[in-house]
Amino acid sequence: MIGVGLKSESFVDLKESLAELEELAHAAGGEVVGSLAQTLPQFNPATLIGTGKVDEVKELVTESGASVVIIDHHLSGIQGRNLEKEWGVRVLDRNQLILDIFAQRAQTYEGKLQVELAQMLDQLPRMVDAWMGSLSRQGGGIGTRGPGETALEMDRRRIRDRVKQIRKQLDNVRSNRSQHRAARKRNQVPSFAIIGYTNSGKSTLLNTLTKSQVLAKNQVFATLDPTTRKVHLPEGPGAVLTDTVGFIRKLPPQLIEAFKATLEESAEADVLIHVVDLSSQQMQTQMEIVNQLIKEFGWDHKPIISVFNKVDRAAFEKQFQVKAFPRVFVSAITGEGIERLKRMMIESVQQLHSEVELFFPKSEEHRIFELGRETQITRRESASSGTICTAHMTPSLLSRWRDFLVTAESVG
Ligand SMILES: Nc1nc2c(ncn2[C@@H]2O[C@H](COP(=O)(O)OP(=O)(O)OP(=O)(O)O)[C@@H](O)[C@H]2O)c(=O)[nH]1
Ligand SMILES: [Mg+2]
Repeated sequence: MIGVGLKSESFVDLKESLAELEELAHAAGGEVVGSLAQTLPQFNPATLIGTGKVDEVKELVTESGASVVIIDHHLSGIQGRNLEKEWGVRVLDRNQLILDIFAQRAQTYEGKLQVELAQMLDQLPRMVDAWMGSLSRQGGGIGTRGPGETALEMDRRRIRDRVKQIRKQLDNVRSNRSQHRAARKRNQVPSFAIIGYTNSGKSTLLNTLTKSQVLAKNQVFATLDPTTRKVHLPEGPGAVLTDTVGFIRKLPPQLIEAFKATLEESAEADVLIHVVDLSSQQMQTQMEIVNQLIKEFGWDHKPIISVFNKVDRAAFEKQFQVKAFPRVFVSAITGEGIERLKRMMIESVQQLHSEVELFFPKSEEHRIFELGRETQITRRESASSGTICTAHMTPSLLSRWRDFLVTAESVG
């Protein structure tokens, strides 16, 4: 395993990231026989790391009998190929390793399609890059184009066609799922999505809250496909809870793109439950990374309950380092704090609903029927120009019906 970064960047981050890369390698079924780190003033365009390091690694590979070298940084197609030539073993970068884990784990049809899409999207630029590299080594000019470029074009087209095909297949699966979600919305079932860093205990929490038995284990990316279960909240409404894939630093952008549908499951939830591993040495960094992604996905306007999990194995003082609100300390294993979490979930649902007025002009009155299917209309009053309705609404409903909301301006 090779950690690499610029001299200008934090060395602590580099080491943490490298330690995580080792966990990823385990999760992929590998055994780590050696790891080293290098910081550089700038990256080497041909091999990413410095030439001295390349030799050093070559020795290490021979000594240890390693069969793969994994670099904790993005590699271009040329860099990957040059390093493989130097070391005589397979060379992967962090993205490829994560994609490999996902490929091993994907269970459902949709999951498998998403992973394949991510791999294709990752492969395309690498291929082009490696081809260009080999062309330029031939010296360029007359005679170097032709067959090489045609073969590249063919490969690219094959991949692009497959990408198009996968996207279409995914669209079909997705429209199915969004129908399920629409049905839940109509029935006004509030939904919670469990999100958080990988291995923080999301699936264990789902199991505890819903008395289920989904796979939970001490491994990064144990969960890939989203699971939704009913959750019983005492004296509260019936609700559903979704467990989904975990986050990690430097999440490959192709994965985000490919897992859009899975992420949508969380995007449509009324409330997010952010699970944090209180016992982790990297708690702060992990929280920041998840918060960053929450912003990137545009979920930061949603109510979020921060759940600090694994209190049973965290030092008590650790609780004072926590700044997030609202928050609760729990152990998904011992059950400590779970009742408090359930109460917070009930409160968050109660706060979701607000009673609002909507005005439908005569030409749009037919839509009142649609509204009635999505939520309860508590009052209805006809006027000469249209109809005024009062209804209970969640924030997601509000944003969908905002055109009809009676706001201060429209009244004035
Ligand atoms: N001690 C302790 N261990 C826990 C607790 N909750 C979860 N774990 C352990 O943490 C590990 C990860 O749990 P998971 O529930 O699989 O974590 P996850 O967030 O779903 O992980 P991914 O799906 O891989 O992203 C497992 O070994 C759990 O047994 C807890 O409250 N206390
Ligand atoms: Mg899980």
